[in-house]
Amino acid sequence: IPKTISLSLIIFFLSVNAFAQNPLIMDQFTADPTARVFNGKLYVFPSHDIVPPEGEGRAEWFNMADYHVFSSENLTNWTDHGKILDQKDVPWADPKAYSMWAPDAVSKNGKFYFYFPTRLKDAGDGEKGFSIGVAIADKPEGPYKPQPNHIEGVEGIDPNVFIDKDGQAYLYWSRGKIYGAKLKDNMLELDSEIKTFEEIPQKGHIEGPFVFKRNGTFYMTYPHVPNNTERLEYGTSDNPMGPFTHQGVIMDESASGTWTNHHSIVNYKDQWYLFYHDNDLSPDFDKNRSIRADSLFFEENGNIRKVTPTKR
Ligand code: FUB
Repeated sequence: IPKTISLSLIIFFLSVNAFAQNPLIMDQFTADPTARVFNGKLYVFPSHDIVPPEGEGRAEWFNMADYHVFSSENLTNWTDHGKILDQKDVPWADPKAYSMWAPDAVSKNGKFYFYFPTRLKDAGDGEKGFSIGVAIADKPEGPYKPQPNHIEGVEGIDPNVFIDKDGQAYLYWSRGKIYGAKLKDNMLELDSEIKTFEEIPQKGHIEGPFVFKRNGTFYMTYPHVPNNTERLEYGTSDNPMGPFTHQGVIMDESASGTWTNHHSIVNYKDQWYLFYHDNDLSPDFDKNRSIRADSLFFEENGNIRKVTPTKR
């Protein structure tokens, strides 16, 4: 092999290894990663699975009391910027619910908006007791100030915000199926009727919407339970409010048997990545999860090539 080719091969393999160190965070459980690029840096806003203090939370279920934010410039070295929000600091939330589930964060007009679901004070069991709140910061790392009330009219979990080129923001969320509505310019209130996406296959639980746009096409991506556990699927549309045409599977169900998967898709330094989770650090209990990332590629026709999880 000519010297120049062998050198490029070495550089290629070194860089592939540098981009595939899964799981991404080793010193705590993390789940539901939303990856965003702010100020040229990659930020991840995950949920934070914990083992709750004795006598609190729900045994054998998800337990999350707060959120941390992490950043990286190479997907290998991650900085934990610490806690950005705690359940006890959210005025409308049950401070002992341990239900700070999958979040999202976006930037608009120089501010950073952190969207999170949690259980309302005095709510019963089930996803019905959840709503979605917003906390606002001047920097991606925070400090984030939670708003006094949750978003009026929203019942459910897994917020995702997509901002189109014209500045219009859309909020998507789930409660067994996917819901969506326009957001007002203040990013805190709905500005349209709530739409359900009946064209998305309705058989089996669907949650965790994540919408993005590429080459003028809107991609609605989501975890779906076709049998026992979640796999990542997607549809496409020429409108952020659909209808979306179902296209296929982004990632199959995990071989580990982990019940949930929850993802986001981001372009960083001209490469697309799928962020998702599995139970690498807790092989015997799938409610203590760990976030991962792998490269994602598109076919010439815009279809997403299925991603095979790597572990290194
Ligand atoms: O992390 C708790 C819940 O599990 C999320 O909100 C769902 O998307 C699933 O990942």
